[in-house]
Amino acid sequence: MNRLGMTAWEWVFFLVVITILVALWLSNQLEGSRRHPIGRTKSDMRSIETALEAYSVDEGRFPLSIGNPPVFANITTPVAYLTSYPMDPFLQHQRSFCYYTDPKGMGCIVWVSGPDRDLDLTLSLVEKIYKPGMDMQAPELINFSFDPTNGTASSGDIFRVMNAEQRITSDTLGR
Ligand SMILES: [Ca+2]
Repeated sequence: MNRLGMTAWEWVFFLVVITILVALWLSNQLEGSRRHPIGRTKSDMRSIETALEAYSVDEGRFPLSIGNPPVFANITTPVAYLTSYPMDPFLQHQRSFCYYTDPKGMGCIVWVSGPDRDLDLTLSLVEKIYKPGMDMQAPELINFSFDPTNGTASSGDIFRVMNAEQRITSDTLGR
């Protein structure tokens, strides 16, 4: 017994409980910080979808995609459908959302790296597998999709596909 009236074993038990509580708290903090970019991605995806729909109504097609990784062309000027390029929230804003459209601009796909901070959908891959009208369940795409039911452990990318004629939109976050 010491001055606090606790035996050595009670102290050990007390320290183990405190250690477990601290570990749980740190784990929750880490999970929370990883989830925050997912909310940001959802919000930015909605803004991008609205901008792309407005562009397709005006121009009869989706804007061109340029670069590697591919990004939007002609979406901020001359008409500001977007005032600035949304940045990938998982990459500390070092790179814009990726965007690809078929040559005729009939459909498009928009994506970010996801919690693994690695682009699974590269330009060469998207050029090979993407076709206008395909949805998120397309076998060519599903293997590269972030799975929200797998928490932040899923390595896929978060993406959304759109189709100008059918107005089909869907994304990997279940909207
Ligand atoms: Ca990824």
